[in-house]
Amino acid sequence: MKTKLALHIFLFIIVLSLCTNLLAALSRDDEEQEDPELTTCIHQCGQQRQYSKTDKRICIRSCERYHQMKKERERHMQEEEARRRKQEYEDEDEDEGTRMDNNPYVFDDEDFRTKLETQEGRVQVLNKFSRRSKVLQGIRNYVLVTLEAKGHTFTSPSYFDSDAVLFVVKGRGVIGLVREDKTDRFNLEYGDMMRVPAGTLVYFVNKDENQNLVLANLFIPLLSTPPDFKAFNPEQFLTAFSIDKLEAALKTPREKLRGVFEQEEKGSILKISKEEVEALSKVKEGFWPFTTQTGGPFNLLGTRPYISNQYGRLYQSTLDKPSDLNELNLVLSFCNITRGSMSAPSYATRATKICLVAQGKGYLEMLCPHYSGGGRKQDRPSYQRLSSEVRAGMVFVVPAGHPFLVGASKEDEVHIVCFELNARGNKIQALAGKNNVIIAMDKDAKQVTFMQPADKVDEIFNTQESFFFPGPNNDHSHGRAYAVM
Ligand SMILES: *[C@@H]1O[C@H](CO)[C@@H](O)[C@H](O)[C@H]1NC(C)=O
Ligand SMILES: [Cu+2]
Repeated sequence: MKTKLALHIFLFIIVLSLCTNLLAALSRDDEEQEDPELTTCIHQCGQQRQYSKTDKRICIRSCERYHQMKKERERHMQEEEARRRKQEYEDEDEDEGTRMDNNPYVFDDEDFRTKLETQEGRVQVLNKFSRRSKVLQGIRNYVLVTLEAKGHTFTSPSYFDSDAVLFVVKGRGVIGLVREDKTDRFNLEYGDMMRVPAGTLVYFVNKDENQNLVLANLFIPLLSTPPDFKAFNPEQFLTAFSIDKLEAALKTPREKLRGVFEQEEKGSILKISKEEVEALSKVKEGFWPFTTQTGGPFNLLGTRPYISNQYGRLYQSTLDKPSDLNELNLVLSFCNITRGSMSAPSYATRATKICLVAQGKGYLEMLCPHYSGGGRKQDRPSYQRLSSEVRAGMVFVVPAGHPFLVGASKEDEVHIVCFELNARGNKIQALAGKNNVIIAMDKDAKQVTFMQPADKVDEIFNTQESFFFPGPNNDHSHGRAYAVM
């Protein structure tokens, strides 16, 4: 009896261990699923009739090596993906900024970080647009950068991993573009705009002795680059290669190389002499009437204004002119509003504007259905009015479809340069002034919408001025940017 029980237990244990072994084997199988590609590869090695035993072994080994590499590559890609996700997650965390009491579309000094600063100038980069508002996720990879170089300076050659569009906000200078086989130099004047292709080495010269050269640059991400722009300075990064490789590449002994690369750290914006300015300022002028060379700058302020009256002017590039911006689907506009005047409330049908106040001060009002500052009524759509004082150096974004207006203070005219993204097919829809969309609404719809006879509505909306008019009389100094419920 006892032995029978012992036998039973013994059998039971054996069955149990068999089961667990089997389970373990199954799950291991699950883990290391044979890659069908590897199986086929090995199988094919065996099929080769002309192969000797050794050949077959070599063949199988190369299959395995290939498989190993593939697995490593996949693991690497997964790690990259995980890192990217983590980065995105962290970026999103950033979005939960505590600045929601401020206008998330207006950016001031504290939203810029200084990328480079020397005695001779500085480069400032605006923080990611998405940091302050989720609504700006769509333009999170665009980067606005300003360059300010003092009189008689040289900004040493750099290239970027993004396309850039620059606008000359102030000063006179020269841009040098180092192409594959030569360097093209162009004069830069106030109001010039230009595309700088990704990867092209560029340098800048400030020709004036006393006036700063100020550039507004929008960096447009290439699909292949991560969401940040990076600048590369060859004279700095070349030394980052190992010295023996550099010796070989340049066929120059290291003692000599040190002479070229290892000078005292000078920084990337350098003071240069009058003679050097003169030498660097020699540009090949085009012959009239072909004054602009291809690939050179285009003067936006030299074109006929799109809208102009005594209260303001609006200049706008088109997608065809300059032609190299067509591909970027980008238009630049420049708006000059005289003292105490303002623009009509309007909205862009498709374009999102990234605007820099180039000069003067004024105010901005924008309506935004996305922004919930609290205290919102649920029963009807609410449009938060975001009001802000704006002045030179500040940046604001107007997402597509958002009605807004800008005005100049009573003391000063205001100049605003805007990079308009997604410009193809875009229209400005004015909500007041000649040619506004309310006037354009058909009579029947007008009557039903406003519950008034159509001519009564027209009386209100049919003003004579087009787009720019005198502003209100009250004072617009709001102090800091804030949201009004
Ligand atoms: C801006 O407009 C004013 C008045 O119309 C004009 O005197 C001034 O030259 C303009 N500035 C620019 C940069 O267009
Ligand atoms: Cu909005």
